[in-house]
Amino acid sequence: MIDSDELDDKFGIEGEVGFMEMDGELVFINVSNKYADADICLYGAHVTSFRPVRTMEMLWMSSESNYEEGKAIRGGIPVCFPWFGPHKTDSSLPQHGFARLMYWDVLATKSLPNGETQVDLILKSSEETRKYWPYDFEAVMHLTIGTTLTVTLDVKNTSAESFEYGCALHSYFFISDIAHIGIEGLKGLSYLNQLTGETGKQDEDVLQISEPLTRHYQNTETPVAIADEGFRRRITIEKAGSKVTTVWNPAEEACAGMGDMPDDGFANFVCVEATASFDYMITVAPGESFQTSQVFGVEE
Ligand code: TA6
Repeated sequence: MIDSDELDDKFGIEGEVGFMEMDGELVFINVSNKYADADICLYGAHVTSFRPVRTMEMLWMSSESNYEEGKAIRGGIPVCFPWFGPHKTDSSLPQHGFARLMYWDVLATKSLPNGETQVDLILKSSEETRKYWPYDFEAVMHLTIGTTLTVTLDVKNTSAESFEYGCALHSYFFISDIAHIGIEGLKGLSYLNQLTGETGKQDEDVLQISEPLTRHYQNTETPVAIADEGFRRRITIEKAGSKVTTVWNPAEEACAGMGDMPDDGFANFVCVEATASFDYMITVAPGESFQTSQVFGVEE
């Protein structure tokens, strides 16, 4: 059992970084600085809230999310590693990998000279991870909380051989209504439509979503923005170290079938994810590291 008081003694920063147990189960880090507030759960290194000052919440969290060991948290920024989606050859292994189903350790917390806060969490290979994946690794989530939120998954290969992995920063954004947003930055990109298995190319300037949608836009690192008329804001999303941008919304029917989402939950979120998947997996040589990151900002 992780003790939040011990963590506070070791990593707490007066008035800026604190630790809290929820229902005596999962431990959260609360960050508060002059730019923003954020909550991060140690289970999965999962950011569940990011709220720049004087603005609304940027991330969507399901009001019916599980917060218990063995179950993924629904909403926020799940970290999928070392594969994205179902496992390629063994469907008994957890969807989206095991990293979101494990406790990460706190590596460091820092108050940066510019007033931002940095939190680093680490997951190292262990007997437990080797049950799912045979390699040795150190995965560090670097989180920088300022006017923007920067999330970086930094994977080091500590094995004697090269490995290949997939991953996703599976971000859920809080929106006024799925019918009132448009996603910019995807024009001209080819995508795999997961629901039909077909490929397509987006001709429209702006993606509008009116039905279930799971698209994996291929070979792209370009920035994307969610223009939200209802909330009168644009969420900007930049990324690096990921060649696939996944956009997901389950729409009404599939949403109603998900046990950890309210029936109308689909209306208030859209996932725009930085992923390494399909033909764009990541290969890392022994001793080397690779970083996948997203930077989120808001324009009002
Ligand atoms: O990223 C899109 C996706 O892979 C969808 O297919 C959808 O099922 C979603 O992720 C959620 O996955 P989860 O395992 O969290 O229910």
